[in-house]
Amino acid sequence: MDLAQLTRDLEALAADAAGAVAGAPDVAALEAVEVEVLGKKGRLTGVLRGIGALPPEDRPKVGAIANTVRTGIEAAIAARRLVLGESELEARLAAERIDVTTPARPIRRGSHHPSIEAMGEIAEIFGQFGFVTLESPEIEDDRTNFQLLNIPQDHPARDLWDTLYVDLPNRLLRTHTSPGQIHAMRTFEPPIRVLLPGRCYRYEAIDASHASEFFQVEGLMVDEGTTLGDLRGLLDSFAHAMFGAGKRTRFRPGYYPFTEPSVAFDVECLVCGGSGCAVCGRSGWLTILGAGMVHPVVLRDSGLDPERYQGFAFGMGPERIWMLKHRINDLRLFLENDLRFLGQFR
Ligand code: 2NM
Repeated sequence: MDLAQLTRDLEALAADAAGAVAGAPDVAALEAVEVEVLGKKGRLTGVLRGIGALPPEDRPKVGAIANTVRTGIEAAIAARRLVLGESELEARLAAERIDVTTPARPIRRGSHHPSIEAMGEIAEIFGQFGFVTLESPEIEDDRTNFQLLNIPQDHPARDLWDTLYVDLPNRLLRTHTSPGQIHAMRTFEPPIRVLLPGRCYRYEAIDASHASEFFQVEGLMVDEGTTLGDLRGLLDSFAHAMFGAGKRTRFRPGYYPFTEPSVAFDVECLVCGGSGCAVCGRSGWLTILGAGMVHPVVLRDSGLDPERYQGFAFGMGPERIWMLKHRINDLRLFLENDLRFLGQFR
């Protein structure tokens, strides 16, 4: 081993390293080259092991050349690392690019329950006649749900409402929203025009037209000189707005303990137009609600002078209204939460 040989070895190493650095395709390959050439067990170390065999005066010369070679390779690696690092960053940024303007997946929109939709439409129609919508509690006492409505404790009419009781003294689930009208009469001075939609509860055998939990919409108007004719006119306007202008209507005698007289309000059959079919039971008429003039005893018990004030009230099942309007044949559809049904009404 002599100086000339070692110098050639270093020059060859420098040339090889320059090629390997320039040819490294990525940062990982470049780091492999770095270890292979400059590492503790790398080629440069290997060449320098030959220094010990040289005469002492030649050793600094080889040392100087080796330092120059090392510095040159280090600089080449650093420069190459910069280039590779930049293009790798660019590649990663391109690969991970997120287009924040891409439209999101469509959101599935919900819809109001058809009972709610029906009540909303009923409230909107009566709202046009000045009726204000109120809510009142679902848990009532016997007095407000029955006695103040002229239904005393032992009245046979109690059989009409099979009541569900709450595990509290003298508390029950209201069987109709009428106690709401009692609250209205005891709270406000006439003129009163209120609409009370809400949930009611009865102990019922469930079938195609009965549920133990259902909605009612009741209305009440109290003023001086209110007549049955006013009631008829209002209900006609309601029927025409809900079922179509020009539909024929009629009053039939009915019975409720809290109204006198009491009536059933019919509209001509929406399916056959009055000629008689299976839907209207061959009668040509469909009963859409019950109503009547508020019984003087009910007015008096709510603190209103029946000599001065008269009132009418009406009550309907929003599901029945919706069933007639949209030809729905089973009340249970309103309780089953089948989305294919629920989604059909907005
Ligand atoms: C109906 C039918 C007829 C009614 C009467 C009253 C009150 F409180 F004013 F006396 N509330 N609701 C009434 C009258 C309800 O539902 C079919």
